[in-house]
Amino acid sequence: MKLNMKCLLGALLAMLAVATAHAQVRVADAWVRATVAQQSVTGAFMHLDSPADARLVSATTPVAGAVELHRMSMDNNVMKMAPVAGIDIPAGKGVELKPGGYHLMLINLKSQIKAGAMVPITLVIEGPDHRQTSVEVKALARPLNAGGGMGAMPRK
Ligand SMILES: [Cu+2]
Repeated sequence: MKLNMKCLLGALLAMLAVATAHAQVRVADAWVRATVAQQSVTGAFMHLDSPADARLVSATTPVAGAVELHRMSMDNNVMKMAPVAGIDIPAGKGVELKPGGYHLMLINLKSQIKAGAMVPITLVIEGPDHRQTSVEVKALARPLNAGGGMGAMPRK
């Protein structure tokens, strides 16, 4: 029996490439704002880092019906929040999802998120080759007043 080493090596390299793509984006300090009963939306925040240019294009979580990517900004002294199609993660610089800036909006919450809970979130990241990989995140629920500023961010 003769193994086709070239073929085997190719497959191995392909597997490595996938593993590397998965390992590319690092997530730190992921947290969500805890909610009060009946509250239907909340924000999730984290720091994203990548050695190569990447882009956060969507996210899901079992605790909410939907997750939107949002950006908050000042417009004529009024804080505005709007959905964005994606959030760029510049190579080596990273991006901060934080109150008052980019964030994930968890919509149609299925139950109250109490402080101390761990909320699983799946991020879909698009690399420079347009290939999408998913990154699993565990976000800690912090008390309502954590992070200051925008409170519970009511949706309209
Ligand atoms: Cu929002």
